[in-house]
Amino acid sequence: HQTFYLADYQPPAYLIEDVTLTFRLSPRATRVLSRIHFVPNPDTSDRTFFLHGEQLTLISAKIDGHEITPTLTDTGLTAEAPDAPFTWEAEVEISPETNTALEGLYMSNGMYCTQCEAEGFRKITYYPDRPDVMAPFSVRIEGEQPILLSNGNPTASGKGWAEWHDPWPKPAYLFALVAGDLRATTGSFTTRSGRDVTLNLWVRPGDEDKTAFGLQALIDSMKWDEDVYGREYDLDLFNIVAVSDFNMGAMENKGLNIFNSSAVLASPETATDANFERIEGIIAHEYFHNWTGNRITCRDWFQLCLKEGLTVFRDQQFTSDMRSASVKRISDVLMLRARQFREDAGPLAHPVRPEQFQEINNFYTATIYEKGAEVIGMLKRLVGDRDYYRALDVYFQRHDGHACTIEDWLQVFEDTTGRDLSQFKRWYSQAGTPLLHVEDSFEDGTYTLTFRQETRPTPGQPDKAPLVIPIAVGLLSPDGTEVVPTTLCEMSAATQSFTFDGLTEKPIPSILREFSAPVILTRQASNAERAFLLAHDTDPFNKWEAGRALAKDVLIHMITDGNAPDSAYLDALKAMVSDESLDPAFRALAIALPSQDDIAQTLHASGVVPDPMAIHNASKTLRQATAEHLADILPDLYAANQVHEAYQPNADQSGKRALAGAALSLIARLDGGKQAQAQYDAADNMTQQLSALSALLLADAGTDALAAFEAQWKDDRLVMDKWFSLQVMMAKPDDVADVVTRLTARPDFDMRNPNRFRAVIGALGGHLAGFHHPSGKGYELMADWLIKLDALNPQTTARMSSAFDTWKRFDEDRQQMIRAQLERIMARETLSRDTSEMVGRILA
Ligand code: B3K
Ligand code: ZN
Repeated sequence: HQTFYLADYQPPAYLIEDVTLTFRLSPRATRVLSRIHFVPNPDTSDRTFFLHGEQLTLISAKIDGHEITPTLTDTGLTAEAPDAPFTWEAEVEISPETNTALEGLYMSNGMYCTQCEAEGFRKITYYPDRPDVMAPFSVRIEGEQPILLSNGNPTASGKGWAEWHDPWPKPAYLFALVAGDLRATTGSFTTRSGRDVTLNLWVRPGDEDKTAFGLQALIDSMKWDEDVYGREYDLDLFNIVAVSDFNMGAMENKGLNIFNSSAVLASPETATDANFERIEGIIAHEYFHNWTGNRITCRDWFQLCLKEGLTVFRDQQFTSDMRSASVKRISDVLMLRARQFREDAGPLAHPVRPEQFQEINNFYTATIYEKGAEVIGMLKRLVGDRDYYRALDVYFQRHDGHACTIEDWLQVFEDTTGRDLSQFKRWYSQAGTPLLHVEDSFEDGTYTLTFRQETRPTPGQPDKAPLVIPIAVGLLSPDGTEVVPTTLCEMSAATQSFTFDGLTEKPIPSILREFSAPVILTRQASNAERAFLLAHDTDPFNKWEAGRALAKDVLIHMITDGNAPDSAYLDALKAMVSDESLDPAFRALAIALPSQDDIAQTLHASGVVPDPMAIHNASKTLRQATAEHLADILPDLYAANQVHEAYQPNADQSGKRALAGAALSLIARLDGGKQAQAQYDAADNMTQQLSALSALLLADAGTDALAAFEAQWKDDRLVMDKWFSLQVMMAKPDDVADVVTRLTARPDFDMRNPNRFRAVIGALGGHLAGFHHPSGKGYELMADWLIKLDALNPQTTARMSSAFDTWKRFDEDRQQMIRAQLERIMARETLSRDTSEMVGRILA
């Protein structure tokens, strides 16, 4: 397979003035007619006329009205074209019904829909399918479906046809078309300059009761982007469509966002608090793309973080404003560590701006998204809020309507703040998570912190240079008062000291407050110091972090030294959990144990080969000990956090339910599931129904509830996904393979539906001790299913193959078994480019 390089970028030979497309829909023989006005690009003398095109049947092609015979290849066509403006007309045939890859135009339950990012438009018609070619689109759809949608504004319609016009020049990856039997929930929003915008959320008949929350989230996002970034919406219509079969969460097509139904549909009965929060965040994310992505897009796909990092950062800010900022920061860091640090530490490590790829879909990663957002957060911290928003205004003004690069982005910050960002820019090109080592000393009232940064080699990058690291520090005196409030230490050298004077005694440092940079702090504080910070730190993130470090340390010593659960930790946890002054959501986060994968990652980093079974057992023992140690406070904790008002998925109520749910799962270890069964029987919302079901499974008392749940929800695909995945997640390590085998044999295990596939096979990869079972059955099952799915849906297969990316952490036997499975996948003759690139990188 061909490798593409950032360094090879060439501007397009031709630009496009406008595009007109006509779709004659038919499941296996859709005709797509295109009429495109090309003009020579004045910025280049290259006049090669190449159009991307894959899996298309060309019916006819014309230049300026004359039939031509282009040269066709697997990836597109070339033809002789004038060195002057000309009109291209083509007709192609495609087969949406047999398109199981869910990229290009495909069908989901009888409904037509599209997914073009990154390079799916070339499966619709011949076109320069690259983001730096932007054009206004006019679209005519002919089909018998009652609802026919495309980007922009509707211009005309009749029985069996509809026409749309999108005035905003856009790259082809933002094109969308939907045709089906759909029902809208409608709302409206008036922009601050007075534009009345109609908002529609389109769903299949029967799902209308799950749209209210998504619509409100859209309205909140529109308002927030005006208030915080001064960004207004720019069309009279905003459509969102829910689709059951979708490879990811959602897609920001101009004026016509398409969503995985799991990322938009929600009612209290069918969605959990976590689902609601995720939906709110994704709606915001896709909406925010209208400015960061659509109005200003990427020059090429190597610049993906330009839109994704910034848009993730913006949706994180939005959620912080809508809910609790500290809880949001903790959850984001948990995610970053679980996914991005893992990626950065293994064979799939790549820079925030990668320099090469075979299949760009493989680079929609935690590094581009989440680390990309962290880089923006650091920039904001370094320049300060005022300059950050000033720079953003300049960015929107200077680059509106353009396809840009990271250089353009940083230039804006250099111009507005006068800062030299050349060293900061390394965050975009250097892969790997920096380790931050700290030493401290105290003399004559002066406290000195000395930091040393170190980034280990990653694939293709043996040598690393020092980065600019903003380190937020606060100092506490031993009596618990804060003597130095949060101060930013700007580190840029490999080793650097910062001093604080005028102190009367040696302070206790609170380092990397708010997790001010995506680094690993290696400092091994004593458990006494951690307990002190857990009790006294004024920074909520570091307060939580101290408890987390304590829990990790306890678990690790249980695993490596056979220690018993540490009672000092249990006492500290008990004090924290009963502290009514703390937000319930915060306490729920603090009660949770570090994930088993996190423990494996930490053990590996300290040179210990992790034993998944030992990690599983230690976690279980510690949970049991926690339940026993907290036994006397659990009933009150559970009772005090019941919500008596009508269900609302807001931060306040969901925090209480999270804490009560955490208490319930501990109670279930003591009462055999009695309380959980009572909650299950009384539950009138999915959050409580599911937390009860999971507590019952924990207590080995879930058989009846599982059957009841299935009987109640068998016709609701999204709810049944939860039922599928929970059984895998909660299975005992020895049973995981059997549970997966049983579930995948059911007629309702439809592997073509990515949500269902992820519910079962994704949960297998997420079950540390089950996936890494010494029998090797977990590996074999995963490989079997990846091979099966690759023939249908390469994108989802490639994404799920990352379950294997930690294989070098484990012992020889496991490594051999995994290698055998990876090689078995690689040996498939028809393996997709997507999966072959991923498995190849994992094996390398
Ligand atoms: N931009 C899309 C992701 C497209 C993924 C293509 N494989 C959704 C988002 O980030 O908002
Ligand atoms: Zn995005």
